Amino acid sequence: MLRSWILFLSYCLGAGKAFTTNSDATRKQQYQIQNGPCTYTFLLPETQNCGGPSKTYTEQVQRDDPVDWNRLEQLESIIENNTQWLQKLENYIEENLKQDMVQIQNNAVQNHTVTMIKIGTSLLSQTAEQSRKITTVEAQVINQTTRIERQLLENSISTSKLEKEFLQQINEINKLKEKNSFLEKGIEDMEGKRNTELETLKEEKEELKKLVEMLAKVIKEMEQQVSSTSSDNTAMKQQQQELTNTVNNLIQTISVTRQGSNSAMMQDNPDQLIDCAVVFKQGNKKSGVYSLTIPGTKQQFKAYCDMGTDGGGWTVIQKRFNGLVDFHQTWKNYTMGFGDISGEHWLGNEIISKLTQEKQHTLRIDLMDWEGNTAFSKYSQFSLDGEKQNYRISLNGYSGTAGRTSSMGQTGGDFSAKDLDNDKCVCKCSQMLSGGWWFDACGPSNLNGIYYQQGQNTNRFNGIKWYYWKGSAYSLKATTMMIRPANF
Ligand SMILES: [Ca+2]
Repeated sequence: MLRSWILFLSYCLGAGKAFTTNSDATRKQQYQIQNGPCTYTFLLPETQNCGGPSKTYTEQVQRDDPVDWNRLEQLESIIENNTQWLQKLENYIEENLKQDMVQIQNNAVQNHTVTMIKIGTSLLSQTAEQSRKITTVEAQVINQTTRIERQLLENSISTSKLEKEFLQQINEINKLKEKNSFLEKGIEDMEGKRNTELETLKEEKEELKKLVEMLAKVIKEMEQQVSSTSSDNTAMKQQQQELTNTVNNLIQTISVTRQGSNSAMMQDNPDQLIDCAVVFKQGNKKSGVYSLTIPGTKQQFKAYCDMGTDGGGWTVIQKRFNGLVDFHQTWKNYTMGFGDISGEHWLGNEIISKLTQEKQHTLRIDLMDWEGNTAFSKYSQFSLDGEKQNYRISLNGYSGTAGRTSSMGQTGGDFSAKDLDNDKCVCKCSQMLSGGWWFDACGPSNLNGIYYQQGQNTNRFNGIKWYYWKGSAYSLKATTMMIRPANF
């Protein structure tokens, strides 16, 4: 117990508390303790008869044998009392120490709290700074993300557009492919047809070659026949010439004898009968040969007037129906006319030119085949240029039954005869097809070709041809070409 007391005092001194001791002589001891604003004073009880050293007492005890029991009891009581005081003191100190410890702890806690608050504040400020930085970074990230999303969206839209255009292009390419395949098929079909046509044309060409060869043979034979009969013809020509002379003499004789009675009438109206229309209008409505006068001259000529066909008044410029007249004539003969006016004849390009140059004329062509069928072609406008223009023909206003298309070229063509080639062929159509005509190259018609009799009139390319009625190889039986003023 005493040891702990001493230890307690050492602790108080070590804690630096105010601690004072007053020793009142040798009997009483007083202790003061300063704690904060309070001062505690402790009075310890004095140790009676204990002024000497313990050695003396011990020696006295050992010496005073027997034991002084009263003294011992007193000592024990004193010790017990001191012990109680010490216990009180200890308790008091403990309580105060507890308070101090609590205060110290509180102070420490407060210090810790302040530090922690400082640290927390610092952390908060750091956290706020970090948060701000994070917010900034987040904003940047959001901006970048938005920009990237926008770009992605734009790219997506562009991609969609491109895909759409791509699909359209693919569709168009497919359509083009279909068209191409369709065209290729069409071309293949056309090529097939063309090959077939070429084959057919080759066959026809071969047939034509054969026909030409056959015609050449026939022509040669005919030439031989002509040469063999030329001597007979010479004799006939002489007789004809004699007859012509005789007839001319008779005409002169008659004209001399009738001059007194008729010349007056002819001279009074020398230009009156210029064509059959005038004759018709004068009341002559019977078809036949009439004497006419070339317009602007006193030169007379004879012509056959058709007063029955299509209203009459027609001046016939060509007539064929029996093959008695040869139409393979020279340029000059076609210019002046030849044949029999009352039979087969050609009136003459010069007269036709003068009549049609005088006024607008209509041309009518009547045709008959060997089966008795008839047809006609009519041109509301017809004229011939002069000899310098090779008697170029002008036609317009086609109508009629001899084909829906005109068999005479309405674009105009020069006249050719066997001795004067004005056609558009590298060949000479007049010599190849016979007769004089407005050949083109060589054209779909020739009414002055060779006259073939019935039974020989087919497969004839040089016969009397009117292509758009009977084809190119059919030779007609009868033809009449006649003109009339358009205002008739
Ligand atoms: Ca020619």
